[in-house]
Amino acid sequence: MKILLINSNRNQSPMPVVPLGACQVAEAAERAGHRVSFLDLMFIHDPVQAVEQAIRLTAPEVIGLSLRNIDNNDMLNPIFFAADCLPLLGKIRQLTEAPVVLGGAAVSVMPEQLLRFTGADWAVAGEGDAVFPELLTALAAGRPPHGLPGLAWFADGAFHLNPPAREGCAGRFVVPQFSRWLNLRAYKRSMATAPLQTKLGCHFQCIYCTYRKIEGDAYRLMDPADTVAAVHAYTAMGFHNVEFVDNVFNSPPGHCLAVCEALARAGHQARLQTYELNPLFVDDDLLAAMEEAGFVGAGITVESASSAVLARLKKGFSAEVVHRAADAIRRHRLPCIWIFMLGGPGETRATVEETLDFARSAVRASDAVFFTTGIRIYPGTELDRIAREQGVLTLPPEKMLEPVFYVSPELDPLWLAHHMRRAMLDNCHFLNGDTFELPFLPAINRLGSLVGIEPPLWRYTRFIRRGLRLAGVKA
Ligand code: B12
Repeated sequence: MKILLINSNRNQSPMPVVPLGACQVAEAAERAGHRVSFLDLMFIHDPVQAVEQAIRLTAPEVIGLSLRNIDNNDMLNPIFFAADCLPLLGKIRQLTEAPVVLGGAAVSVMPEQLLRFTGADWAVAGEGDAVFPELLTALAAGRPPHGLPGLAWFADGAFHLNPPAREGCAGRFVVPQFSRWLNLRAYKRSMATAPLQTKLGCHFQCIYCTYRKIEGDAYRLMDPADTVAAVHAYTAMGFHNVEFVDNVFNSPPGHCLAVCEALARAGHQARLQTYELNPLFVDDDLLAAMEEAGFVGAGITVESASSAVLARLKKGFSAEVVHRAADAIRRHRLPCIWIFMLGGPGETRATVEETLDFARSAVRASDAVFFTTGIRIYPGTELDRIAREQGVLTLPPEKMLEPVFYVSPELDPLWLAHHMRRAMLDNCHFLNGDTFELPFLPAINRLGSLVGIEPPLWRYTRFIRRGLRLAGVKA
C-alpha cells in the first residue's frame, strides 16, 4: 500500500528533536512491503499546505500521523501542541478518504482523548514499529484489525483499547536511515542531538509519571554492542552529539555500566549526553564510567531535595541519596544539570526552602539547576487520584488533554512565584520557564551552532544569563 507518514512535531524548544520513533515506524512499514513517503513538518513554514502537497503527490491509502507532545508541561507558560493537528486533520479529510492512524508518545499517554479530539480512525498505543505494519496488512487485506495489540478505536461512541505490545525493537537498536526521511542538516544546525535507546520500560513508581504507560514497567534491555554500532553510525552521518533517550539511563545500573564500558572500550568521536539519571545509582563508579565513555553532560532528575516530598512522589529515594549523589558529582568533572519539580503533594514553604538550600549549597556553581513549578496531571495516575481526593481537580478525564496542573494546597502559589523569582535573580546558574524567555532558545541554539559552540548549552547558563541581562533582556 502507499503510506504517508507525517511527523507533526514542530516544537523547537529546547531544540528540535529528531523523530526517531516515526522513522522506525516508516522503515518497519517499508520492510513489510509498503511504499512509504515521509513528511516532516519540523522546519516547514506552512504545514497545512505541505500536507496538501504531499497528499496530492503520493495519493496515500493510509496516513500515519505521529504525535509527540500534547503540551509543554509548563504551568507558567503553557502551550497546547495537540491543537496544531486539527487543521492538518481538516485538510486530510477534505482531500482523501484514506484512514488516519495516530501514533507516538502523546498517543500512548492519552489515546482516548486524542482519538476523540482529532476524529482519526485508529490509534496505536505503545511501540508502533511492531503494530503499524500488521495494521497495514490487515487493512490491505480488508481484514478487521481489532485484535491487534495497542490498537485503539471508537465504535458506536464507545472507546476500545487493546493492551499494548511490549516487543517493538526489544533487544536491538538500529539507527534508521534518517537522511532518507528528514532534512538532517536542518536538525544539526539547530543543535539537535542524535537519539539513542539502550532499553525500553521503567520500573519506578513515581505517582505523576507516564513512562510506564508508554513503555511498560518491565525492562527490555538492548545489546550494548548495538549502542556502540549506533554511535559509530551517527558519527558517520556527521551527528556528533548523541543523547540517550531512555526513560532512566542509569537503571538497571549493571546494564548502564555495561553500555558505558562497551563505549569506552570501542572508542568513538561522539559527545554523549543524557537527561535522565536517577540519583539512586549516581556514584563514583557510574560517573567514572560515564566520563570514560565520552559523556559531556548529564541531567539528574531528582524533583526535590526534601525526603517528605520525595516519599509522597514515590520517587524511591530520600534526600540523603540526593546529597550522596551531589557529593559524588563534586568529585568528578562531568557537567551536570539538576532538575527539580516544585509543588507536588506535601510541598510546603519549608520543603521548598529545603530544596533551594540544597541547590544553593550542594550543586557546583558551574552546573545548572532547572526548576519547574506545578505538575502536569495525567488521567489514571496516582496524582490524578490524589488531586481529586484533595478537591484540586474536578475535570473529567476526557477534559484533561488541555494541560491541567497540580500544586500542593499547602503552598501559596503567589509566595512560590515570588520566592522563585528571587531565587532566579540571585543565582545565575538557576533556570526556570521564566529565566530566558523560552522563545529565545531556538535562536540561542542556532547562534551557538553558527559560532561553533557545542551542546549542551546549559553548561553556559551563567554566562548566557549574564550576557542577556547586559543586553537588557529579562533573563
Ligand atoms: C528523551 C525525551 C526527551 C528528550 C529528547 C532528546 C532527543 N534527542 O530526542 C528531551 C529532554 C530533549 C525532551 C524534551 C521534551 N519532551 Co520529552 N521525552 C523523552 C522521552 C523520555 C523519550 C522519547 C523517545 O525518544 N522515545 C523513543 C522513541 C523511539 O519513541 P517514540 O518516538 O515515541 O516512537 C515510538 C512510538 O511512540 C510509536 N510511534 C511514533 N510515531 C508513530 C507514528 C505512527 C503512525 C504509529 C502507529 C506509531 C508511532 O512507535 C515508535 C517506535 O516504537 C519521552 C517519554 C517516553 N518514554 O516516550 C518524553 C516525552 C516524549 N517528552 C515529553 C515532553 C512534554 C517534552 C517537552 C515538551 C518538555 C519541555 N517542556 O520541554 C520537550 C519537547 C521537545 C521537542 N522539541 O519537541 C512528553 C510528551 C507527551 C506529553 N506529555 O505531552 C513525554 C511523553 C514525557 C511525558 N511527560 O509524558 N524529551
